[in-house]
Amino acid sequence: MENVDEQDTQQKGPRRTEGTPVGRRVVLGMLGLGAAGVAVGASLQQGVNKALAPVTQIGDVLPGAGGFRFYSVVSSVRPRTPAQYKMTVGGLVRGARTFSMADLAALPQTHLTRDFQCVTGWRVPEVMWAGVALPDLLDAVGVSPRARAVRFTSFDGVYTESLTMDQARRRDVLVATQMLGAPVTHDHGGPVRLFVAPMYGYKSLKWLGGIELTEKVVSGYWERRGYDVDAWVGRSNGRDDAPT
Ligand SMILES: Nc1nc2c(c(=O)[nH]1)N[C@H]1C(S)=C(S)[C@@H](COP(=O)(O)O)O[C@H]1N2
Ligand SMILES: [Mo]
Repeated sequence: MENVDEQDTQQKGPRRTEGTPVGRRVVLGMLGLGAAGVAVGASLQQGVNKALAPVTQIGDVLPGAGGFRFYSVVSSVRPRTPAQYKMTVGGLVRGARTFSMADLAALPQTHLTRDFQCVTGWRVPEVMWAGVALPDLLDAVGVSPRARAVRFTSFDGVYTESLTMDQARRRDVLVATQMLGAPVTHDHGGPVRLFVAPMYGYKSLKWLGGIELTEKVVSGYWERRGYDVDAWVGRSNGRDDAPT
């Protein structure tokens, strides 16, 4: 396991100057990288020692299905089988509930094909996703009128994310059980992960363990480290792309 300082490749905008972290410390666990990961890790560590390795270099050397990088802020995550899997939905709901894979499969299924874009620059075009649209899951539990935001926790024990209620009501936000035409693999955050299509990849929490409805947005892991809470692709984190 190596610690890698990632640096954003596009350093425009005010967020990249003073006061906010420029690099982000990512622990690239040995997530299915095997021997290649060890070798790559060693060369990355050299780059980190020199200065900060541009993420494009990392992208060139790290293998990943169809251009994905496998990210985890912890060194390893104990896998959960679909049979073991349970997700809790609680907080400001009519009745807290747990969902097994079978419970999720019994809800309406939504299919979506969208690009996956990490804020550090890499992008995977036209990824196929499937699962339960978050609004359908929220309807299944019944949201209290006091709830204004949604907080997501990972069973990696560390990573968290959040959405406002308006964002969580979008139909392009999925509690995903399938990705790339197959069940979500462990390395990609399976059996169940989040996919927030209109936002940068850090919103798409892996190894989804719990959903809590809250009165206010509680900043997630990267947001406490300087990234935008509203992570719209192309118009957050210092980007303001011209409309196409
Ligand atoms: N639990 C958890 N979820 C996470 C992360 C993480 O480190 N831990 N990284 C995020 C970031 S920054 C990105 S770009 C995507 C990467 O998804 P992938 O590992 O499936 O490529 O996962 C997001 N979800
Ligand atoms: Mo990311």
